Amino acid sequence: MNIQYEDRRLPPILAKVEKGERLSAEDGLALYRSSDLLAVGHMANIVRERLHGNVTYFNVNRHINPTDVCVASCKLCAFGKRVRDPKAYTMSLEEVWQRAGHGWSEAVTEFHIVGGLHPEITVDWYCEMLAGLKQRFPKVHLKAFTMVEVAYFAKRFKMPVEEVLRRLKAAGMDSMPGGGAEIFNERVRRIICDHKIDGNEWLEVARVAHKMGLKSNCTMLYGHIENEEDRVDHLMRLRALQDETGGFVTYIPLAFHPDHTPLEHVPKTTGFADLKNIAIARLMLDNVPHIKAYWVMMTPKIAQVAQRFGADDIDGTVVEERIYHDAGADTSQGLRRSELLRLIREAGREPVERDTAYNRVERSENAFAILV
Ligand code: V47
Repeated sequence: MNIQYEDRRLPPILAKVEKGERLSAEDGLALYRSSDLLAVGHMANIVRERLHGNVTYFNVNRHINPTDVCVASCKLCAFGKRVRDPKAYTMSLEEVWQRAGHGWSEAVTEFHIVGGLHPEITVDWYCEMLAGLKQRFPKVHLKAFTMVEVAYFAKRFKMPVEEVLRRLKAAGMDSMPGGGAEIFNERVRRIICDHKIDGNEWLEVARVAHKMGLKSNCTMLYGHIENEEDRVDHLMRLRALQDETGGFVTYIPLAFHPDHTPLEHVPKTTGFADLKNIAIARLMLDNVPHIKAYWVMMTPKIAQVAQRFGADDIDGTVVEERIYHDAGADTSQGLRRSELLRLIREAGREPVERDTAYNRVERSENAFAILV
């Protein structure tokens, strides 16, 4: 292809991308160090269109955060509260089930369920919560509990990770979200989330889950105190595990939101950084099928542009997001289906509603008459 890139480090990377060759850690660093965002995005778009053509996926989901009580006091987090904090909340089982059915429930194909590390909730409670959701909403996929939560359950319930997962799966858990990975580098992790499992433990829980047939997502939290080497290291470690298990479905880069956290002094990420993280992920994670531009985190405007910079997914209607909004996100709590369709179509992409496993969900536009 006869294309002139401003940055002389990039044409050899383009040559690899065109041949479908795997990029190295050095290539990843060169991409992060380049300010030729259009060139990086152009390369990512080549890969994205090779994999997914013109399609952008979205889903209709609902987030449920049963508790914000958390024994960890991560500096990155504005959501978790101590158990005795009068502002902390823990839903009853009835509340979880009731809340799950609020709003646009008839269209929802997925519940995304995560919460704090609560020191008193029992394994039976979690299982009953899942079983009750499955009973009431048998068609809804339960994407529940991060690797961090599962590792904590294993410690607290004195069970091997495999046994925890077996019980949750038997109760109705269908797959796992990608949160809690943050940045694997230990130096950074000790500062931003000292009380969490380390990077190797996060990867080990994912390995066990994948080997038991559970699919999961994966994430990276960027825009705090990490550097370019830390980001490339994180992507390389995810890629290595994916070579082994093939269990990651979607990667979601998460921009750090500093408001109301002990890291409040850290400046917010820019649109430039958000797009670069999407594009570099698409280029480096050649074995992860989907890259999601999570609109709640990067705003609908940037998530829309990201559909031309490597992303093929924009997440969903969400409804009632807490973790980012507690940390100052000024995006709305949910997007209507019609708004998502407009964003995607304006980016020149074909919107495809998917379920959690990326099967197409067919609906007539009329089915949403009362929802849009
Ligand atoms: O684990 C916490 C991050 C994650 C902050 O799997 C923060 O489909 C920014 O994992 N600023 C939760 N980030 C969100 C998450 C997610 C979101 C959407 C889809 C999926 C999926 C997963 O948010 C946490 C942590 O990494 N986080 N606090 C903060 N102040």
